Amino acid sequence: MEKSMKLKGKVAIVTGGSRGIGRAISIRLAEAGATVVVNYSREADKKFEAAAGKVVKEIEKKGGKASAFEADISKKKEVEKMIQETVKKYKHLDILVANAGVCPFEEFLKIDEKLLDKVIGVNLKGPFFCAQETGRVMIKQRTEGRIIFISSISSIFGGRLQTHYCATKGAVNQLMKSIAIALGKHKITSNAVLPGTVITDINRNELKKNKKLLNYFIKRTPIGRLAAPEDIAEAVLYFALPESSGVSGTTLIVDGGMSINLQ
Ligand code: RM4
Repeated sequence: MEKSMKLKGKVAIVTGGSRGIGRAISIRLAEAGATVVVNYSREADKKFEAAAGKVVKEIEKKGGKASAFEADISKKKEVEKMIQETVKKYKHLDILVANAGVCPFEEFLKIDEKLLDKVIGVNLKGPFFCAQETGRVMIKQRTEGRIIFISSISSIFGGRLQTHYCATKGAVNQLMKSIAIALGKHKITSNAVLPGTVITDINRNELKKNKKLLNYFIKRTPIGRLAAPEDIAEAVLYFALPESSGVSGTTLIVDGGMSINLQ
């Protein structure tokens, strides 16, 4: 752990912390000294569990502290259990990164109620439950807490196959702002990072199928490459720092300039 230890003594939960952007965030916060609870959801093939275990090992190898915790964040009871057990084990909770999300690409007219409920459950109810229970703990313990949402450029821009996803991400921005107002007096900040197109398991197949779209995304990104999970993790670290106490209710787009490159 040779990087600066500005989060030493802090405890963080990263939802969906086992893969993609969440994995990079878990590792970066641990490098900065935080103890990280790597949340993952159970899947029939156990893929997530194995991935969470790997992240924990990677952090430990670097001299950091982490543990994996299984919870389906769309279920209030499971969220409460995760947060309560985290506090029981590590005594406090200082940082929540509501990262877990799903984007099952689908035509608007084909999205049924079940799929819509799933996307709303993970992408909106999940962050809501996590932030609510975290807020309760932080207020009780008088923690100058940090709540950080991983939203998306899809909270601003639409997507033909992402009508469900974009709607939840727009809602997450408003959730973030309202929580900043609701919890500000307790010295808890609430902010959101908005990643652009970052290649992870959430979109890999879709972009493989549509190479033209992928090349278009890269071509319109001024820095000449797509943003990477590590770029998102760096922005999350900024919001998580004790020094960022004056920043609340705001969004930070991390997309290499992709979304502003119109002319
Ligand atoms: C992003 C953006 C990307 C998409 C992911 C799932 O915010 O829309 O293009 O791949 O969401």
